[in-house]
Amino acid sequence: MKLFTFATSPYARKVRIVLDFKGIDCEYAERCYSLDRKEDLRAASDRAEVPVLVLDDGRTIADSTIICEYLEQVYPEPAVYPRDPYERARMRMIEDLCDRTFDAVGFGYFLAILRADAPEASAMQSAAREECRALMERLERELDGRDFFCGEVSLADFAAVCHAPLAHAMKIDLTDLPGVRAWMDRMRKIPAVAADRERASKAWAGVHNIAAEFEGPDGKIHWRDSRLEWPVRNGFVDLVAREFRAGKMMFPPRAS
Ligand SMILES: N[C@@H](CCC(=O)N[C@@H](CS)C(=O)NCC(=O)O)C(=O)O
Repeated sequence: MKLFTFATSPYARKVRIVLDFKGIDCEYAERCYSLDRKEDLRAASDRAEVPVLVLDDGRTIADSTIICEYLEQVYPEPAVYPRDPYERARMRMIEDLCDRTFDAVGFGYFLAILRADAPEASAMQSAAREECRALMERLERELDGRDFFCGEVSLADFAAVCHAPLAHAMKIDLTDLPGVRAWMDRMRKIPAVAADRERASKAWAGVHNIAAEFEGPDGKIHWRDSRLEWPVRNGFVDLVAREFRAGKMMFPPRAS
């Protein structure tokens, strides 16, 4: 199997952690369509997003949640889905919160840093910090004194561990969230998570400015669904409109 992945993508990282955790052999190809325009990724996935899993017979599976579901069915042990049906549903809701909301908050924050001269920049950074803090409080409540979100370690933990460090990047004080802090320490001791952290920190260390990580060769940034919802909901619609009019937005390709 081969995984199209990208070291700083939380979606690709989540899948890679699951592959490592389950001890599945896989070849890795670093891709980011908006940055490198490599057509093999575009051919493997309608949306040209990472991650995409390519099976040995050439069939492909796109989307981190769908890939993880496939991996869990084909390689059930060690499990990353809870056995209890309600906990399994909770796991999906926490994963969704991370994939949709956490991701959009981080995207909004880094965009505000990249567009530091925009009149909305400072308010956008504050809105993102405020929502990130609320999300960390939500994680504390979801943990509710447990070691992991759904009993045993699960996909909910792997999704969250790819996003929670955003709070550190934003210098958010977590002193009053002891459950989350202990959970982060616990997660770092899992070898698949430790290996992911090392890869991600190495990749971020190589990023010399935010623009290099965000903008493609034509200055366009990849946008989609929740990344669009967040600035509009927070009243930064003018910034979005300026990005659009300046031709700086890139969306996943039209379905074909
Ligand atoms: N729903 C998808 C989202 C994947 C996604 O948005 N991936 C981003 C990287 S974080 C991507 O490939 N963007 C296209 C690009 O930047 O070219 C999933 O869960 O896999």
